[in-house]
Amino acid sequence: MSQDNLFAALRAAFPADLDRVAVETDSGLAYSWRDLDRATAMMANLLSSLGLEPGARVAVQVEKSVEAMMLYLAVLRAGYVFLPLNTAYQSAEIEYFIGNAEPAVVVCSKKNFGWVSQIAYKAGAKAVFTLDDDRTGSLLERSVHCSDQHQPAPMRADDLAAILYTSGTTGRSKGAMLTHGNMLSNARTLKDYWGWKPGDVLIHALPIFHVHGLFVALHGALINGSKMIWLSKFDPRLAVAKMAEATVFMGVPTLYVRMLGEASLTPEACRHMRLFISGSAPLLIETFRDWQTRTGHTILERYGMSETAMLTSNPYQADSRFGGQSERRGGTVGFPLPGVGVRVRNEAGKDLPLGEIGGIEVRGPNVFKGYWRMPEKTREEFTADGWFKTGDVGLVDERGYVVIVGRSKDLIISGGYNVYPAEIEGYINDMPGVAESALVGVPHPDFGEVGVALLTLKPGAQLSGEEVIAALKSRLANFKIPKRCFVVDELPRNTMGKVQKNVLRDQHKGLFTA
Ligand code: MLC
Ligand code: AMP
Repeated sequence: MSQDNLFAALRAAFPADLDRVAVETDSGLAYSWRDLDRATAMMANLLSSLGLEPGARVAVQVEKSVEAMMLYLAVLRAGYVFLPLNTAYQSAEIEYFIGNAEPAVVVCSKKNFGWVSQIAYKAGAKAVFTLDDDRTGSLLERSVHCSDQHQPAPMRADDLAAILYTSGTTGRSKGAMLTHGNMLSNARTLKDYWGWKPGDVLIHALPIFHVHGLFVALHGALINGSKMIWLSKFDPRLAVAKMAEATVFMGVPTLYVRMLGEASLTPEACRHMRLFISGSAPLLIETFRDWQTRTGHTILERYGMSETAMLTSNPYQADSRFGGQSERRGGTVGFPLPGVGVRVRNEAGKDLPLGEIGGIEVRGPNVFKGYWRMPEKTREEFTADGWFKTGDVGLVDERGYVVIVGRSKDLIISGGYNVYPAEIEGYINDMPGVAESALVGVPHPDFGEVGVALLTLKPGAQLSGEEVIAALKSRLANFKIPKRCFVVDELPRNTMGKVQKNVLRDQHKGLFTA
């Protein structure tokens, strides 16, 4: 049964020569495949020694490091459930996630140990460890005493592997429950669809607390036994320099925009590269074209979600299902991946013909099991016949390419991170003197889209936009902070009394772009 353990499947793809380099870091360290195997065994043994219940959650908020990646693999190996948390999250956000998920183990940075451990023990955690990105912390101190042999826990395909919190358009964040089977099927499909080859080397430049960096990039390299060049933080100049030794790069559009700003980005710099992949947010057609002109490479854009991992992709090579097409088309997210169903429906639940715009619904072995302890929400997001409603709006064109034209969910995607206006508006509305507020997304040259807040005050109240931003900074992750905030006399409303966000978006669309 352990072949359904995602770690076991990744481990089976390690090269026969375990002394080869598996990960090379930007600080000059090299880790072999044997290091990955031994360290994950030791951490898995540490976790197993704690006597945790099956299905116990391990919540982790630490800086990106190879050891943090090993911890993720160790949790899979030991059969527990990984819960990654963005390092930008502040105490109120962490308190919610930990309170909701009730992890048995929490791992945090040393500097946050005081407040995180308080929250964790209050929520019933058995142990709180620390891990810093300089290879220190109690997790490693304790793990070194554990055996470096560990048999991966036997798992079934539908056992939980990870919970990823995604905010909602109303209310609090929901934990998307992903299984070993969800992620294994997706990793295997992508290995074939993107033509991973022996000798491929991935530049890993993304954070490892969301789907893109943690699953798509990491699983992609591991299931192909491919070396990773590990950037602890994205640095466009270094990323371009490393292309001389790599073949695959994955990034959100902001990473491509920033690399285009580097004079060193030339066809020669990309000569060794095989594939550039973009996702998590819409890639502007200008970026797609500029990249082609500057490098001679055509970015392959794909589409996915926390709840589903990857859903569609532009082709790497000819796709026999779609007339043998191999063209990567800018402005599209390509074809449904093999095994993934995609349909477009109108609000009445009727399938729409090619070319017509509607809600995108999906199904497949990659689609999650539901929201953690929210059966009602889970039911709401699935149709009666079992398709997941993505909340994205789009069409399938006459050649079979999926095009995303918008979202029915009120969501801003900024630099690849999701910002749910309802959450930010809730915080602003709670401030003394505020009558009401609205957060809208406007175009931004670097982040694609950023949040701008508009608010009205109660009679006699005194509050400036700058004060609102300063107050939010102490409570919310930095990427959620509106880039600008304006106090206005009133918010535009339609005849139903609903705030017209489209009007506000239109009024402010030129704030950051010409
Ligand atoms: C940082 N800042 C952002 C931001 N990132 N503002 C808006 N949106 C963002 N994404 C702000 C900070 O608040 C700070 O502001 C200033 O920029 C500098 O912060 P930083 O941390 O030094 O920024 P930087 O390192 O430059 O980060 C930018 C970035 C990062 C693009 C490298 O945001 C990033 O790694 N994005 C990738 C996100 C990702 O992996 N998404 C995948 C989700 S999975 P101030 O005012 O405090 O100075 C998914 C599913 C799928 O969506 O399909 O893949
Ligand atoms: P998350 O909840 O962080 O997983 O974000 C998922 C959302 O990101 C999707 O529902 C889409 O709205 C968006 N997304 C991901 N990839 C793309 C893409 N290539 N183009 C447009 N939107 C995307």
